Amino acid sequence: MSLTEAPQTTPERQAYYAKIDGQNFSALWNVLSGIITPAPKSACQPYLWEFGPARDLLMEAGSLITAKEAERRVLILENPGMRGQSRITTSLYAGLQLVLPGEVAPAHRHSQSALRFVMDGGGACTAVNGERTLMEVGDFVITPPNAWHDHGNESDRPMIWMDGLDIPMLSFYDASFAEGLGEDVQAITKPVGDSMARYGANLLPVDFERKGLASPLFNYPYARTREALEAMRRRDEWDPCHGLKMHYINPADGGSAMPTISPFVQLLPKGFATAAYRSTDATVFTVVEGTGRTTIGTTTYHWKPKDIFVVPSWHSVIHEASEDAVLFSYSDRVAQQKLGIWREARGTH
Ligand code: 1HN
Repeated sequence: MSLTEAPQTTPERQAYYAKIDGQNFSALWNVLSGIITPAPKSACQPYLWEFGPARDLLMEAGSLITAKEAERRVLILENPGMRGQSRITTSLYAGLQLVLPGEVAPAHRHSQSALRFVMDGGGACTAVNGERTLMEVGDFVITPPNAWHDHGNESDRPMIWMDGLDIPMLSFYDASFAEGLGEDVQAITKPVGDSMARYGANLLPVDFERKGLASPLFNYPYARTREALEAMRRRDEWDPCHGLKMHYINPADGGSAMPTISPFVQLLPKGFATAAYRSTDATVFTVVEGTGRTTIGTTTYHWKPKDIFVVPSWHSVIHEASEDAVLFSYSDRVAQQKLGIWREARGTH
């Protein structure tokens, strides 16, 4: 048996295929090489979205529809190889959301996990499970599965962030649940900064009991992340494939901050070029600081702050930083690792 070729067809076989087709059967030997491939084959394509044009389109949407009428005023980043499917990779969704001054995105909840990565503006708020947090550029914010959440912008500037959700993953498992609260905003029961104090200071309440698998911290402010990266770079130990790459963790167990999505941040010093790397977790990147270029397979994409690009599964990736650069990224790595299917290869083209 060959995994790479389908058998020849004959008139007898054709007649047989037509017969079994009518009874909801199909012959494995005709499709085997397409479904069990020697290496990942994905419809997902590499692509880069520049922030400038995206921002213009979002602002235009701002004059067409309110956040409230839209529920969420979002432009979906659709992978060019999977148009119409609301996905940026096979398993993940990405969008750019605009909340204008004075607007509210009403309270709702769903079984999908969401992350926000703040791109532009500052001073808008999101409320999660009774606590509000201010969002500033570079902050990484979590909405855990089934958590009530609403957003508001009481600042005087438009606010834009990237949403990352596990929507395609939950669709795959037919596990989507959602409901609206019926109010614009949820009741606030905790002071600002409560989770950060409780869970973000290397302390846990003595009788802490986990509720769900997501991190009890829901804002990882960029100021703290950046400071940590800057302190760590003094050891001058750069991973050949990643520069200095960290993942955002859940302080309750040291694992990924989110149960289905792995969020990362990495520093690449000026002039650094990474060695080729590939992994089975297709990854969405956005540029927080600096300029540079990334070669995905055979195509090179030049980037600057706030641009977004996607690396499909098992595509070779090389980053080169023209200036000190910080990249935020997210993938389904944690989900693949839990299933025992995640794989990586270093230094191969
Ligand atoms: C959602 O709840 C948000 O809360 C953003 O900001 C994007 C896309 C699909 C489904 C729910 C949000 C979303 C979403």
